[in-house]
This record gives sequence, C-alpha cells and structure tokens, in this order.
Amino acid sequence: MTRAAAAFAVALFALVGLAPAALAHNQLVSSTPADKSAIDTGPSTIELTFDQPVQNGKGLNSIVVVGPNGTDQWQGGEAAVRGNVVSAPLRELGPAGEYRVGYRILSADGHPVSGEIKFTLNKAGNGTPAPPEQTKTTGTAAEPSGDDGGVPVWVWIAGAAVLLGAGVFFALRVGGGAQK
Ligand SMILES: [Cu+2]
Repeated sequence: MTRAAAAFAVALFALVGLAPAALAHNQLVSSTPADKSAIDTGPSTIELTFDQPVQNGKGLNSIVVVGPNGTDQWQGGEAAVRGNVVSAPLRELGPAGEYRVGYRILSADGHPVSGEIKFTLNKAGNGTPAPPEQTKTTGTAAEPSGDDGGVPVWVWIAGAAVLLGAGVFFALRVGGGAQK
C-alpha cells in the first residue's frame, strides 16, 4: 500500500471512529431559550451550556439563528465562550413561528460538536433580521439551511473537514515513524 493510500485509509477510519466519540465527549446540556420551548419574547442572548469546556478563539465557534422563513438570520453578533457556555447576542425577533439555532463549537478536547435546538415565538415582535453584511462578518459561512428540519448542512461539512484533517495528520505522523 502506498503511503497516500495508507493515509487515506486511516483518515477514513478516523472519520468513522471519531464521530461517535465527538458526540460522547461534549454535549449540550441546556440552553436559553430551552430546546422546543415556546416563548412570548426572545431573550437578548442565546446561551448554550455544554458539559465540558469549549475552546475560545476567533472563528472556532458559531451560532446561527434562522427564522420561520428558513432564510433570515437573527443572531446579533459572533459567538463568545465562557467556560462551558457559548453565547451569542440575539436581535429583537420578528415573525411568530419556529426559530432554529444551529451551532458548531470546538470542544476543549479538540472535537468539533454541532447540533441544533428550536424554539417557537408565540407573538410577533418588531425586530428585523440581520443585514447580509453582518451574516458574512460573523464568519458562519451560513448557507440558509432550507426547510428539511435537519441539522444545517454547513455544520456537517465543517465537522467532517476537521475530522478528515485530523486523520490525515495522524496518518502522516505514523507513516513517518514507521519508515525509520
Ligand atoms: Cu471529545
């Protein structure tokens, strides 16, 4: 087997092997608003609490809030980390209906963790969605995730890229050692 093929095999193995571990290592334990809750007014801050610390760093973590139309975004800025808690400002909300909060965080143990919570706004507010230039500067690269109700596509693409990169890195290190 060539070195490249070996690296690819190990990367694939890592991709399969690490995915469940990432789910087991750092999990969302609570949030504001709570998942599947119904509220009359949105909070000023979205808070996601995990059971382990999250790595703090620019662009490592993102929170995107998508409104009932599946396109408009309602986060008011970038995600911030404080220990186990990742938060992002939330704009005053607009239309009543279901809002989805997609997140992608980098656990302190090196594993990316992603997922989604939902809440329902009972009464329409007076807010307006984030302007396009702001949804770009938050670094989420957020394609509106459509109405399939699943975890936003960008979350999985980002997670898979990180895992694949880690697998290749590991394979090259192992390969280098074996040739001595
Ligand atoms: Cu982990």
